[in-house]
Amino acid sequence: MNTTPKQTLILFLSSLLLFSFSKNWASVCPPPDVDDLVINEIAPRGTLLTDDSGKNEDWFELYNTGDESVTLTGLYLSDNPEDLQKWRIDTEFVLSPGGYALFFADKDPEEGALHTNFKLKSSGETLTLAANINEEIVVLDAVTYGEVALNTSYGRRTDGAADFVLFGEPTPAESNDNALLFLPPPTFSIPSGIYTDAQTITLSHNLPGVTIHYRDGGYLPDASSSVYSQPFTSSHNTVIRAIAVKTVT
Ligand SMILES: [Ca+2]
Ligand SMILES: [Ca+2]
Repeated sequence: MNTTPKQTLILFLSSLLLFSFSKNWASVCPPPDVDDLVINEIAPRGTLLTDDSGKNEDWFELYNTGDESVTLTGLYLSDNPEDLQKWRIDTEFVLSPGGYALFFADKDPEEGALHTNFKLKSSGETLTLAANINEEIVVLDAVTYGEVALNTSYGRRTDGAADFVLFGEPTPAESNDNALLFLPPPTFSIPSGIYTDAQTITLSHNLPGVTIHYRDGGYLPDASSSVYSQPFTSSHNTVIRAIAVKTVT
């Protein structure tokens, strides 16, 4: 009589990596109106947001920190500090006080006036906002970022603030305030490997107050994925991925 073959269970566990970031500022006495503009959030690896063509394109967000409207028309954006005039905002665009302007960095300028002629490197680079003031190209804001994970963004911790964080829940054309942070990955209780029996998996994080989200099947989790609340058992071959998020306080 044949015995039932021993079932082999293979578990692959993975999590997201956090990379170091730096920032760079440049500002040379621009007029007070455009000086109120900042690059508020950058998504250089695409997010769940799609453009009119249905693609998950890179994007960035400008924010008017002032209490007066600012005309964006004629300003320049670039991902090359050696070519500050790489792309010009040609459309009529007035940004209200406290308003957000969203641009797709998809190298699809034929798709409309809000689509730049460059993409953003997911491995990191510098995005600049510049203006022609009295025939001099003046940098209004410059943000240098490092590698960013899929469906995360890099931005000011609160709108217009000087400190930057990674967001686990990007907020295109909406406030960064209270957005979920992207944190170092959770720890799995067992390593990836081949197991002969079902395995109970515990997820943990060394920071207090975080929420762990996970998905199996190899899919990248986000803030809408299952919330980890207690150890769970996996009895099939799968790839489990987890992230930790925390609300800005
Ligand atoms: Ca596009
Ligand atoms: Ca935002």
